[in-house]
Amino acid sequence: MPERASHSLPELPSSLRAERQGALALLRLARPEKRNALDDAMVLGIEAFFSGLPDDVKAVVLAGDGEHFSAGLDLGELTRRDIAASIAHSQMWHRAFDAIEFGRVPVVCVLHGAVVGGGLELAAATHIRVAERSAYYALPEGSRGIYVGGGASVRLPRLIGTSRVMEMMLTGRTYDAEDGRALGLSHYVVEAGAGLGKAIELATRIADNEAMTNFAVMHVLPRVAEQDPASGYLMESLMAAIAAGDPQAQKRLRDFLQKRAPKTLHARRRDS
Ligand code: 1HE
Repeated sequence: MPERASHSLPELPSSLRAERQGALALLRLARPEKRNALDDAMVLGIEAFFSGLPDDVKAVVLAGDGEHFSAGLDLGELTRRDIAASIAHSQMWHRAFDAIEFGRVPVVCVLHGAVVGGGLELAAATHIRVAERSAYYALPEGSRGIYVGGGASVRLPRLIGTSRVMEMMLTGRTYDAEDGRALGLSHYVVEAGAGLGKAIELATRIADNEAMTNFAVMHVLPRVAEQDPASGYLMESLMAAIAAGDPQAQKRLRDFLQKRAPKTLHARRRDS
C-alpha cells in the first residue's frame, strides 16, 4: 500500500467529506438525500478516516449535512443477511466507532435534527456533543423489529443509564435537545446554525491541550472508571506522574506561576 503523506486526509467515499482547518479536521456526513443514513461504505469510511488521521491533526469535528445529523443504519442494506453476516456487520460498526472513541484525538460532534438509532450510536462514540435546538434523539430499533448493533448497549447506559435506554427502545420515545442535555446525551445546546461554530471553538481549545493530557482523558479515564477502585487509584497516580513529568507540562506550570498563563475564571454563561 502506498504511504500516505503525513498531512493528507484518508480517501473517503462521496458520502463523507473531510477538510482541514489548522490543527483540526472536519468530517461531514454528506448523504442528506438519505438523511445521512449510514451504509457500509460510510461506516468503513469513518473507520478509515479516524484510523488514518495525519499526525498534525489534534482534534476532529464531526457534523452532518442537510436537515438531520443521521437517520441511523441504512435500512435498505439490512435485508437477508444470515446470522454470521449480521454479527460481522455489527462488529464492523464496533470497529469504526471504537476508532473514534479510542482513536488518537478527541472528537466534537454537532447534532441537529434526527439523531436516531445508529446516528445516536455514532454520536455516543464522540467525546463532546454540541446539540442545536432542532436535535432529537430516538432508538427506533424496537419498532423496526431489530436491535441496536453499533455499540449502544455499551455506550448509552454509561451516558443516560440502562433504564432510559430500555425506555427509548421499548417505547420509541423521542427526547428533544433540552431533554437530551439534561439526560447527558449532549453537553451543550445552542441555537440553530450555531453548532459548528461552537464545536470548532471547543475543538480548538482541546487541540491546544498537551497531547499527553488528551491521551489520558481519552484512554485512561474511561478505563479507570470501570476498574476496581484500588487499581483505578494506582492507574491514576501513574498517569498523573507521566503527565506531570512531560517537559511541556512543566513549562505550562511555570508559565502559570510566572503569570504568563490565563487564570481559571468562571466564564459568563452564553450557551447552556
Ligand atoms: C433512509 C433512512 C434509513 C431515511 N435507511 N433510508 N432509522 C430509522 O428508523 C429512521 C428512519 N428515518 C426516518 O424516520 C425519517 O427518514 C427521518 C425522520 C429521519 C427524516 O424524515 P424526512 O421526512 O425528512 O425524510 P424521508 O422522506 O423519510 O427520507 C428521505 C429519504 O431517505 C427516503 O428515501 P427516498 O429514496 O424515498 O427519497 C428514505 O427512504 C431515506 N431514508 N432514513 C435508509 N435509516 C447498527 S444498528 C443501528 C440500527 C438503527 O439505526 S435502526 C434506526 C433506523
